[in-house]
Amino acid sequence: MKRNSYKSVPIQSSEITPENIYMNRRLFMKAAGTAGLSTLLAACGVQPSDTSETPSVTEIPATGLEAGAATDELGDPLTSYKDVTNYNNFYEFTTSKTDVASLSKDFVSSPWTIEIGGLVNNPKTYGVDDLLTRFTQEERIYRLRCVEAWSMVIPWTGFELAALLDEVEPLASAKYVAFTSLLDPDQMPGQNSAFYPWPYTEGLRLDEAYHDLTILATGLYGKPMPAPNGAPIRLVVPWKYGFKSIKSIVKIGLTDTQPATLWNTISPREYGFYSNVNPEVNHPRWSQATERRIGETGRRETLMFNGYTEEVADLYAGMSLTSNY
Ligand SMILES: Nc1nc2c(c(=O)[nH]1)N[C@H]1C(S)=C(S)[C@@H](COP(=O)(O)O)O[C@H]1N2
Ligand SMILES: [Mo]
Repeated sequence: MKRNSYKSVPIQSSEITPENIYMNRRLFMKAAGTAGLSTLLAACGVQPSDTSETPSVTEIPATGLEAGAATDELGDPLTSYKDVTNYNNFYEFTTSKTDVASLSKDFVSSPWTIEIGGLVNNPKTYGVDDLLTRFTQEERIYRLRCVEAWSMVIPWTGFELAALLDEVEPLASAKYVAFTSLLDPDQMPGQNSAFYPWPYTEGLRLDEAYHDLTILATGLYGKPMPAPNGAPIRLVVPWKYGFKSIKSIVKIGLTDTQPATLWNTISPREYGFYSNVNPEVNHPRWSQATERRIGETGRRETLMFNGYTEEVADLYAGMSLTSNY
């Protein structure tokens, strides 16, 4: 079988973008799903057993969506790779969204380890390469809604945080999960600003951390995580404002009290611990009712829990979302 037989429209090499590659991979996975993966591999002269050893981001199964669709489950198109990787909040580098990409281009994110400890039975330090093989990497297309009222749709790859928590076995006394980003002012010039209490920290309630929408993302658009997006591994919690989705994580700790977080420490009135996306609770300085989708003109209505109400509302049953903002 010719590998490119599913490609109906020839593309000039100059026009090949990360989106083309990503779309073609999705179409390939769709074809594989229809024919049965083993049939397809056999037709290519490759035995299925030959292919199972090395998981890589180019072989991940497309999940949750019609393969090749390249929209989220609401039908919203993906934000372009260029926008996803060139319009970033990553204050360790700079507060200028359009300068993160250039300032992070030499960022060294390999080798990299994550230490997991605190109130657990099995504290452990993992190399990121180990996490990539230990846990099946799957694709998740999520909306990301920044507290500043802009948003994107991003095709992440990663694995559920729950799988990692299960391995370290939280103690019954563990109630929260605390996350810490890399502290390295030599590589991250923004950390020379004394205004921010570095390193960047975030936290979740244990049940939020165990929710199956909560992932540790190791890539996007089928590629390893780009530096501006939090190489090599970052949290993604799609129903919360973007700042909860902490980048370039080096440490995860289970605690019995609500952990301090960078934004909540700076301005507790503006950035609550929960920070669930909520169009009815405005930021003290701006409305949260609408948002600008990057790459689109005009504004969209902001959806409760960023459109994930069905999945997450139970987490907050009986809780005031106004006082617990
Ligand atoms: N360590 C760290 N994580 C961070 C940030 C940051 O400045 N430092 N910015 C947050 C904010 S405000 C947003 S909106 C998202 C942006 O993620 P993206 O650049 O991948 O779209 O990352 C979040 N995670
Ligand atoms: Mo944000």
